[in-house]
Amino acid sequence: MAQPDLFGGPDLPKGVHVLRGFARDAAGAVLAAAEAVTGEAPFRTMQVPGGGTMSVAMSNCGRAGWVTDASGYRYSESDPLSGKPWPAMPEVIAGLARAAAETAGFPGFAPDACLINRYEPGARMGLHQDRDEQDRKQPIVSVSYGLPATFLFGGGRRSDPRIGLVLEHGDVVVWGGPARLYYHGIAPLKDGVHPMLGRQRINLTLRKAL
Ligand code: MD3
Ligand code: FE
Repeated sequence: MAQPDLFGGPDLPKGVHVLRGFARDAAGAVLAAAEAVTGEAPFRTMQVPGGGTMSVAMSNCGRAGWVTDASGYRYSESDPLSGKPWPAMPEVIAGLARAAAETAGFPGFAPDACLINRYEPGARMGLHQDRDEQDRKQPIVSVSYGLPATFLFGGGRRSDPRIGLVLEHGDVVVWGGPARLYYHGIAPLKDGVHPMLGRQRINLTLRKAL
């Protein structure tokens, strides 16, 4: 890695950069910007191809938004609920992602997609890979706010052993190199009350999708 992680821990696979508290001071500004986005493009739960509904509620900003429905997963340049383009990515969010990526050794990260995930108690995300993006050499930056969540990640195969990592308010993780395609998921959110966000966790996942 180009620069050491702020708090890496000894056992993280190559390409995983955990920046504990990196987004903490920006929480007020970032969450206000995210609220402006979800005022235009409200949180919704989406259908998955298998016939179920995700427990995580989602919205997007930026040129491309990640969507799923009965016909599959893809990036869309418009919000299927409104037919309009997604709200622009607020500079405070893009700038935070760029700074985190640079700290992790990926200068020049220019995300065009920001998925906003809202977890309420019990919501989870099953084990999956992120493979809907064109350029898999670009890292992914994830920013966590609100209640803590247990993030699970394995390796390049679904059957690989998994490591658990608790992500807390203000933590940022940059996933690059081999880790970019690792299987990962979020365990069911434990109930609790966060002083800033109440009974929820908000995750922003920033990608170069197109
Ligand atoms: C590891 N979101 O939206 S963010 C997702 O907390 C997603 O909402 C989770 O997985 C969440 O696709 C995890 C952390 C994350 C994002 C992308 C990754 C971890 C990743 C891509 C590759 C490996
Ligand atoms: Fe993912």
